[in-house]
Amino acid sequence: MTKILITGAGGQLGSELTHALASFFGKESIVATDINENAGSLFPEIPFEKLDVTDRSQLLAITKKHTITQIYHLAAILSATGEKNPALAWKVNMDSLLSVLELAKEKQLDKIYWPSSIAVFGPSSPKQHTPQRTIQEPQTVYGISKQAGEQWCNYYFQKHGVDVRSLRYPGLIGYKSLPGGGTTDYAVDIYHHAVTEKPYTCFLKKDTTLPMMYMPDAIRATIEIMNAPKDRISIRSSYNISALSFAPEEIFNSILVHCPTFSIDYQPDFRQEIAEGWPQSIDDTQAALDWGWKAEFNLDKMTQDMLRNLQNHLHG
Ligand code: NAD
Ligand code: AKB
Repeated sequence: MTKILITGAGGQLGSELTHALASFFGKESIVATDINENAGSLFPEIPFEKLDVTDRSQLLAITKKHTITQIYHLAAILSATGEKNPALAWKVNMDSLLSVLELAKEKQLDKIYWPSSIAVFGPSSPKQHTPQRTIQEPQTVYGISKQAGEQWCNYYFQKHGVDVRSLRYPGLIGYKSLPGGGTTDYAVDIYHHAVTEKPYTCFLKKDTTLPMMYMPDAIRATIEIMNAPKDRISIRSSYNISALSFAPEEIFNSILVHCPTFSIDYQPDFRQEIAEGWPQSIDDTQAALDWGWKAEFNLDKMTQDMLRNLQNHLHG
């Protein structure tokens, strides 16, 4: 029987992916975990355990207790928070991945999912249609941890046959949760300001284009790669996936169509430099060829959906 452990389940991605996996496999097949014990209240019908992923023995004990067969290892420190505490970012992002991969090898787990990021690229990578394989010189601790993590995933697949799969997500945008310390967070925050009719101060310059993805596309991509036949997965580091690319002034204009009194100003901070080191658009040909990836949401479709859902939430 499939039994899935999710780490970092209380985060922006985990809080949505946990429900999606519970719908797909059944609630009894999921164990949600997070270092934040309040995260359990997000999943009242799903078993929840408090788990600090840097504690290898706790990870092992929970895996044994629930006879886990798959791990979705989402817990991480994101780019902006990572620059404020590099040692913590390295410990959480790197040590925990090695524990999960070693556990998968020892216990012969069926599958592992681990997200990477466009942060593996750096200022020397091509900015447009960044290829699957190209120069990678990341300039954040977060990016370095994701780049090294990708190589560890590939290593454990090649040397030990661990069936680990991974996606390089762009900035993720969803209405169900708030983002957790990334450089792309503005693209979620801006919608929350628009629906509550508050002006927005953006921490990036208005013309800073970044690759982004609406959460329903990200959840579908995750489930698709994990359900793909093993022989369709030709990349064992991490797949480029792409959906849309825009700058703050473009997302602002798409919101303005629906919220004509909304206003924005720009006060770039340390995250500007991080954003300028990342690609502007991503080539995801390999994911399309291998397991049929195709995004559905463009900017205007996402804006309509985000605003409608946030407004519904606001008005109960
Ligand atoms: P998030 O910051 O919203 O959530 C991370 C979760 O991990 C939080 O609930 C936090 O409590 C938990 N956590 C932190 N330290 C922990 C520890 N020591 N032990 C256990 N749990 C701990 O992040 P997210 O946006 O949900 O990202 C999930 C994954 O997706 C990460 O690996 C991230 O790198 C990747 N990713 C996210 C994005 C994005 O735009 N959100 C883009 C690319 C990749
Ligand atoms: C971040 O900004 O750190 C994340 C990411 C793109 O990995 N959203």
